[in-house]
Order: sequence, then C-alpha cells, then structure tokens
Amino acid sequence: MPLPTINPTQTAAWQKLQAHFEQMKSAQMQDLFAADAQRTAKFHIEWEDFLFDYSKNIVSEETLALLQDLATEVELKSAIEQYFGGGLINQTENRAVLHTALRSKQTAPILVDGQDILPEIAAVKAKMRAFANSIISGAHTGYTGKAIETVVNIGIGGSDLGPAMLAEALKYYTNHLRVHFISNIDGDHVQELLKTLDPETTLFVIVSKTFTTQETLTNAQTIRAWFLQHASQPDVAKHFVAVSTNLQKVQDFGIAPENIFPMWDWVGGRFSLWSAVGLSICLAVGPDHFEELLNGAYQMDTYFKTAPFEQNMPVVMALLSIWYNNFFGAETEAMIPYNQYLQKLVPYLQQGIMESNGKRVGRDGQPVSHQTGTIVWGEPGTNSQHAFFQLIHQGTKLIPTDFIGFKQSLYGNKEHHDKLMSNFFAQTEALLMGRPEAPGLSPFKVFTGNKPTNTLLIDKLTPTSLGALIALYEHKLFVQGIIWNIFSYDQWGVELGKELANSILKDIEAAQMAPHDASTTFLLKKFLS
Ligand code: G6Q
Repeated sequence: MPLPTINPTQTAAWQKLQAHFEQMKSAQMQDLFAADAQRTAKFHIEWEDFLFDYSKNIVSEETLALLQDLATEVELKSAIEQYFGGGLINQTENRAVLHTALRSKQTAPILVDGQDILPEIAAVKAKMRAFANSIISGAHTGYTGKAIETVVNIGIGGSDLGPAMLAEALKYYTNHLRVHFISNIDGDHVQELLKTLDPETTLFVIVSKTFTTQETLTNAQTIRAWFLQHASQPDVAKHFVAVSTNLQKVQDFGIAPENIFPMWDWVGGRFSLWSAVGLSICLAVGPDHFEELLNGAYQMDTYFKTAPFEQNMPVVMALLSIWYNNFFGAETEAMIPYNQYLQKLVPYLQQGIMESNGKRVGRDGQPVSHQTGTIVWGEPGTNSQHAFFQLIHQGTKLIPTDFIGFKQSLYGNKEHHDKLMSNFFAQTEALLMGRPEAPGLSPFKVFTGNKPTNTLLIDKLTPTSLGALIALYEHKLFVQGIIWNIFSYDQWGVELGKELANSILKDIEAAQMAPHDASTTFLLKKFLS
C-alpha cells in the first residue's frame, strides 16, 4: 500500500495551528513557566535511561495537542506500521525501508517480495561475529603470519559516516585494533594514511552498497596496488573483504565470495551502520558491544511503534521541529552533544536528516508549498560555547537547539564532569531567561532569552544508549517526512553528483571539452593549462 498523499497545509490541524501561531508568536517562555508550576512536569518524557525535557519551548498544551492532531490527520500511525512492516515507502525507488529489521528481535517474519528477510540477516550477523572473533583473537593472520592490528574502512557517504562516527563515539569500548577511514577521493588523503600502514598487519574493508561509487573504487584500486607492491595476488584474500549488495562487481574486483558480507537494497546507505556496513565497528568494539548497539536501537523502535504520540519522544521532537520550521520560519536547528566522544554525531545525523528530507516535491509529484528539510548543524559543548554560541544567544535568528548530555562520565572524573554539565545546564537556562534590560546595563550586554531548547539527559554513553539515540533521530526524521508529505528515502541529488563528475572527468582525461556553461569551460581551461 503506497503512503497516502496528504497535503499537511490543507489539514484542519494545520489551519488551527496557523491561527494558534498568531497567539503564540510573541509568547514569552518565562511567562509560560510563571503561569504554570506544573509546566516541566507536563512537558517532559522519561523512557528507559533517557530524560527528555521539552518545557523550554514556545509551546502551550494547546500547541502540542494541535501538533498531535496534525500527526493523526496525516495518518502517522499507519505510516509507522508500513515503515516497520516492509511497505514500499521508498516509492520512487520501489523499495522497502527496513534498517529497523537489522536490529529486530521479533520472530514473526518480515517479508520483502514475499520472502522472510530475518534468516538472511541472522546469517550475515553470524558471519560478522565469526570473522570479528577471528581477527580480534589473532587466529586470522596476514600474509606473513602476523595478526591483524589495523583495520581500514574504504567507503564514502553512508558507507563511511556511520562507522566513522561510531569509531569515535565508542572509543571507550574498543579493543586493540586501530581503525582508520578512507573516504575522500583526494589522493593526498590516501597517501597520508598509506604512509602509516604496515601491509602485513592491515585489513581493508571495502564498503559500497552499489560497488560502483567512483571514490570508493578508485581508493580501493590504489590501495590494492600499494598492497601488491609488498605482497602477491593470493595474499589479497587475507587482507581485503567487502560489504556490498553487488556481489558480481565485488568478485570482478577480485574478492572471493567467502570474503563478501552481503547487504540488501532495502537498507538505505545513510541508515546502513546496523548492517555489515558496521563491520569495522564490529571489529573495533567486538561483536557483543555491536549487538548491544543494535539492541538499544531495537528498544527505541519498539517504544516508537507503541507509545502514544504525547508520550513518544521521536514524535514530540519531530512536531516541535515542525512548529519552528513551518510556523516560526526558523531556518536551522542546532544539536549540541556535551560529550567529546560524540564529535561526529552531528555530521552523521546531518546526512540522515538533510539527505532524507531535503525534498521539494510532494508525494503527489507536485512541488510542495511549505518548507521541508531542516538544516541541522552543531558541535560538541563546551567547545561550541567558545565559538558559535554568541549567535544563538544574541543574534537575530531563531535557532531551536537540542542539548544532549550524560549523567555519568565513562572514566568517572567527577570534577571535570560536574564542570562540563554545569555548562550544559547553564546554557539552556541562559537561553530561556536571558538578561533583561536594566538601568545602567549596556544594551550590548542584554540577552532577550526566550530561545527554545530541548534537553536530552541520558544516564551514560554505552553502546545501548547510543543505539537508542541514533534510532531516536532516525524516527524523528521519518515523522517529519510523513508530515511534510515527501519521500524521505530516495537521494536523487546524490545520484546527480555521481553522474556529473564522470562526464567532466572524460573531458579532463581527453583534455578536450564537451560544451559546458561559460564559467565551467573557463575554469576547466585554467585547470588544464
Ligand atoms: C546514502 C547515500 C550516499 C551513499 C554513498 C555511497 O544514503 O545514498 O551517501 O551511501 O554515495 O554509496 P555506495 O555505498 O553505493 O558506495
């Protein structure tokens, strides 16, 4: 069953929200707090070890009720069932969207083209576990008999960002293996890494869903040629494995079937870290921690599927974001993890959110008349306080911000953690309260306050809580795509980039140009001169 086409702006709830916005647009959160001693009690959700306080938003109970009506009117509930049930919700590619099946513990079959996919998923997971154990234990040795010490993930976009983010985020849980990532086709990037590698003790994991991506294949070929300067062809089998849906192309590259970890077209690249795309992470943290990551996501999935909208963290987060994006006209939103391990979380989520919801055509094939895709950005606190926070506090733009923090640090340094978290709480308080005008106070030192924030306070950064956190944002973006009436799971913009570069490369290689626009022709001539 295709997703319904419902123009959100034509719903009764949207019309009511429009009228309601006129009352709320100049509301002051300080007044809302003063008028209701129960505000925080009402506007927070506790789930497992997550606390989500959304009381510091420019919303009333009526706002939330209307936003939930909007979710109901666009048939979010049945869309969620389709999402988890294998409906072809990636309609423009005629595919299901089932990264959730990769972490599912359900035994009831999940069907794609009439076939249960759970047994295949289990088989690949078992293969990953056995392979990871043999590398970690040293049983699998390189071509000179030495154990593997370094793993290099060769991939880009969805085949890089997730594992690279996790390698940082789960550093505390890693074993002795060093993990590196090669993504950019920039040859200097490859050379800098190769300088540090020992071919005898390095394993290369080539990750490409399609196995046609220019960057990944070029990097893989360069690295294989480098490897063959030290070793011989049969040694490739001990040092190169691949993750892909395109088994034929992987074999053509020279990788034997037993060294291929399959994935499937119902896993979108930007949601693929839960599949064999996460192999380098499974190696770095070991299969048990990798399984915990999946479990955390599965717990979030189950909660998202079953909790009523008003108690449903991903739904409430999505609705708040829509409130600011579509009614207040907020241009961007920020995300600030108070945790250095999460330094790559925002770039990772940027891909998921902006590639998924950066769409201008609705599910009816017509251009939409409302704003879609949020622009998300951010860096860890407290570093970002010393950088761009000035603009959030005193600039002219409204930037709703998520603050993500943890009650405990991993090494237990209380002095540092208390200081870190006092900054975390102080910022949301300052953004709410501001510093009002006062006699003798310079106008440059006035802060208006009334800047909306969400606070997500989690007990501890573990593979489980991280899995749940990532899934929370995956579901938030899903809800937004449903409400905006767009297809979140295709990426034609990325495909265009892949085509364009290939055609210009032909010109460069032939040093002879096909017609381009005047500026591009001028630049290419300069490049070739
Ligand atoms: C993700 C995108 C994109 C993709 C890369 C790599 O959703 O489609 O980032 O992951 O272009 O593609 P391959 O895995 O096919 O090499």
